[in-house]
Amino acid sequence: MSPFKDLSRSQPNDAFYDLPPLGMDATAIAADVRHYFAHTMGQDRNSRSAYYPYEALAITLRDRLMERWKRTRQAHNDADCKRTYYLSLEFLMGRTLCNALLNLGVHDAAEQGLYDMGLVLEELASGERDAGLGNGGLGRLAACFLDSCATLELPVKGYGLRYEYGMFRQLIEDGHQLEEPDHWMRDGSPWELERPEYTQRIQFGGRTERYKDATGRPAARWVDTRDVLAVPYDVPIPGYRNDNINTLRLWKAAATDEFDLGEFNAGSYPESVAQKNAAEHITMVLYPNDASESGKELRLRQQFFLASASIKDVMREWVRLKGKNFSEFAAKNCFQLNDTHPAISVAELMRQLMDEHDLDWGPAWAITTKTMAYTNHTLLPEALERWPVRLFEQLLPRVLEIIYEINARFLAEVASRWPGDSERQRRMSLIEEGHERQVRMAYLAIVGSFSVNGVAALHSKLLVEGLFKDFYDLWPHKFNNKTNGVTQRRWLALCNPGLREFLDETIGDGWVRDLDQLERLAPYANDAVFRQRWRAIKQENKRRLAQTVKQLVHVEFPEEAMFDVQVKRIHEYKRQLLNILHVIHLYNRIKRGDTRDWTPRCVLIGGKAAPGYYMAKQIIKLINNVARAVNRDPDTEGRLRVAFLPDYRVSLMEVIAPGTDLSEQISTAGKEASGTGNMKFMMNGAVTIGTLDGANIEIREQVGDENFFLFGLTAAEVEQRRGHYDPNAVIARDSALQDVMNLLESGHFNQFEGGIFDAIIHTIRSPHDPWMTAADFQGYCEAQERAAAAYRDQEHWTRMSILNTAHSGFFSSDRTIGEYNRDIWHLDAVPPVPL
Ligand code: 26Q
Repeated sequence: MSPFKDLSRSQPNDAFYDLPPLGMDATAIAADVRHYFAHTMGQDRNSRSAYYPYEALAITLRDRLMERWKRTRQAHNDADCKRTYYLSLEFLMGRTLCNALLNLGVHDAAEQGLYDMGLVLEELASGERDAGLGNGGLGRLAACFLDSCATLELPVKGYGLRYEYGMFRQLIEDGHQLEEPDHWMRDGSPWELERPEYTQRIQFGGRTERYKDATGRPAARWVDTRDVLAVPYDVPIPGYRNDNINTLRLWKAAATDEFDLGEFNAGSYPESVAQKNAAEHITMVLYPNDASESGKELRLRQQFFLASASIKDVMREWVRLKGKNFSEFAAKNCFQLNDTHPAISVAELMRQLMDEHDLDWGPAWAITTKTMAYTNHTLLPEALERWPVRLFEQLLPRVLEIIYEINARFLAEVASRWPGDSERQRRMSLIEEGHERQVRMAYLAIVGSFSVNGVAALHSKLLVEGLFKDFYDLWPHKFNNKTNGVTQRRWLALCNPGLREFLDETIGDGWVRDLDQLERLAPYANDAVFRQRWRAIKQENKRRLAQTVKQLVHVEFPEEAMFDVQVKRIHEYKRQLLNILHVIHLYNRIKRGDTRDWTPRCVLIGGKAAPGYYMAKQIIKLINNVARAVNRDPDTEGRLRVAFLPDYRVSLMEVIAPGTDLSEQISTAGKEASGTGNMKFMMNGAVTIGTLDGANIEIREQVGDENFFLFGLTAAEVEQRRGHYDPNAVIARDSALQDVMNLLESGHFNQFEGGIFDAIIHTIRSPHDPWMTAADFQGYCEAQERAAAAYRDQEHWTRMSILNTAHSGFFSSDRTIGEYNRDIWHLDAVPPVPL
C-alpha cells in the first residue's frame, strides 16, 4: 500500500487544476519534444538511438490525449449513460504513434516540427514495436472495433489482459518456423497509464461456505481462497478528430502481500517472496493458438481473471453511484463477449450479484441475461471451448456450483418445451458427459446471453442450421448476424498515404468517417487519366512492398509482375497448401515450356503456425522449399517469384495490403467464419480470388461477380461430398494435378530431406481430408488463369481495382459497430466536454 494519505490540509484550487489547452501546431509540438528529450529522457547531442526522440514525441502526444481523455470520462459520467464493455482475451493493437497522429489530426504538424529540428518522423515511427496482444482476426477485430466506437462517440470500454509477452516472434531457419518470445514491454510503454487505485482482488481455489445472512436468507460465500491482485493499466483510444478518447483497460496480475508473507512465510522469506511469481504468471503470456487449446489450467485462470476483475470494476463504479440498487443495472450496462474466451463472465456476474451484492437467483439471472451478449467466431466444432469439470472444482468451486444451477434450471426449461426428449437434453446440457465431464462454454454463453451473433452472413446462417440448431429452435430471437468490418483509418488513411491523398483530392475527405462515400469513385473507373494515376499509386506501393520483401528474405519482386498475396494464420482450413500447389503447377508449366501469354507473378505468403500444430508447420516448410527451388531456377526469371515473409503482424500488413494486386481468400467453403484481411485488401484496391466462404460472399455481392475471381465447392457441396470424397480419382482425372503430385512425391522439393512431406501428401490423397484440397484444385487453377489474363489487360485490371475500393464501404467497422449498437447495445452517442 502507498505511504501517501489522502490530501487533508492541502486544498488545491483552480490555479492547480485549470490548464490551458496544449498547442497542436508544429512549433508547440517541437518545443515539447525538445523538452522531453532533454529534461525527461536526459539526452543530448551524443544521443544516437531513434528510441529517445520517438519516446519524446510519444509523451508529447500522450499529453494531448490526456487532456481530452479526462473530458470524455467527465462527459460519460455527467450523462449517466448506458455503457458497453467489450470483454476480450485479445486486443491486437499494433503500433500506436501514427494512429494517434492521424486521429488527433497532428500528423503534418508533427512531421514539420520534427523536420525543422532535423528529424524524420518516418524513422522514429518505424522503430515502434507492435503491441501484439492477439493471435489474428479476433484480436485485430477488437482493436478495429475500439477505433470505431471512439470515432462514433459511443461509451464503450475495452477490457483485456496486459500480457508481458505478446504473440511470439516467428523466425524462419532452414525453412522451419522457430518461435522467439516477444517481450514487447522491455522498454516500457508510453501508451499506458497505471491505475493502482482501481486494483481488484481476484479469488481462486478454496471452497464454498453456506450461512444465513442478517435477514435470515440462506447465502453462500467463497472462502479459503488464494487471491491474486488485478492492477489496471489504461490505454487511450482516440476517435478520429473528435476530441473523444475512450479507454482500453488491461489487467496485470500481481501478488497480494499475504501471498508473500502470510501463510507462506513459515518456511523462509526468500522462498515466499519468490511465490509472487506464481500469481504474476497469470498475465505473463498470450496463448498462441488461434483455435482452442484444450484444458490448460493457466488459460482458465486467465479467463476467470479477466472476467472477475472487469465485472468487479463495473460493480464498484455502480455501487459508488447507485449503492445497492440494481434495478437499473441491465438498462445501463452491456457486456459483449468476444467468443467464449470470457464466457465464464455469465457465471461470475451471477456470483457477484448474489454472493457480494445479496441478490436472489431470480433478479440476478434476469440482470445477467439482459446484459450479456455473445459473439461467435468459429464454425469448427473442434474449436468450441470445453473445460474439464475437475479443473473447475479445483480452481473455481463456487463458480462451478452456479454453472450447475444454471444448467439444472435450463434443462428444466428444455424438458418443459420438449417433454420426454432426453436425447435433446443430453445434447443441450452445459455439461458434456463422458469419461471426463466437461463444461461447454459456448452453451453457457448462449444460455446466459440475450444476443448471439456470427460474424458474416453465411457464418450466422450455418451456426443456426448446425452447431447451435437446438438453441435456435428454443430461442430464435437471440440469434443475429453482424458482418465484420475493419477501420479505414488504419487500413486506408494511415497505411496508404498515396491513395488517401488521391481520394481526398477526388471525392473529398468525408470517406474517413463515412466509408460509403467511396461509392463516388465508381464513375472514375471509366476515366483513363484517373486510371493512370491509380496505377501509379499502386506501383509506388508495390515498390515499397518489394523493398520490404527484399530486405527481409532477399527475393527480388519485379514491380510489373502481379503481386499475389496470402497472409493470415497458417491453418489447414485456410488452405495455404492449395496456394502452394498452384505455385508448383506454374513452376511445372515453366519447366514444360508452356509459357505462352504468361503473366509474371510474385507469390507472397506469410503467417504464423501455432507452435504445437504439426501440419501447419509442415506447410510453412513446404512453402519455403518450393520458394527456394523456384527462385533458384534460371528458367523462372521474369516469370515467377515466391517468398514466405517471416513474422507476419499488423505493422507488416500496413505495407502488404497497399502493395497487393491479388488477394487470396481460398478457405474450404463453410470453414472461415468471416475473414477480415480480405476487407483490408479490397479497400486498398486488390482483386479477390476466393471461395464462397465467410465475408467473401458479401465482398462479391458488393463488388459484382465480374470483379471477383470465384472458384470452388460451396459449403453445401462440401458437406454433400463428405463420406464419398475420392481425391485419388480427382487426381487421376486432372493431369495438371497429377504432375504436381509427381513433383511432390518424387522428392523434388526435399532432395536431401527424404520423406519430410509425406504427411502433407497423405492428407491430399486421403478420402478423409476435411479440407478437400484436391477437389478445388482445378477450379482454383482456372480462376488463377482468369486473373492472370485480366492482369495482362492493365486498363481492365485497373478498372477492377478501382471498383473494389469504390464498393468496399460496407466493410468499415463503423458500419459493423453501428449495427451492434442499433440491434444489441442501444447506446446514445456522448460527445466529450469541449476543451
Ligand atoms: C482458445 C482457447 C485456448 C487458447 C486459445 C484459444 C483461442 C485463441 C484465439 C481460440 C481462437 C482464437 C482466435 C480465433 C480467431 O481469430 N477467429 C477469427 O475471427 C475473425 C474475426 O471474427 C474471423 O474473421 C475469422 O474468420 C476467424 O477465424
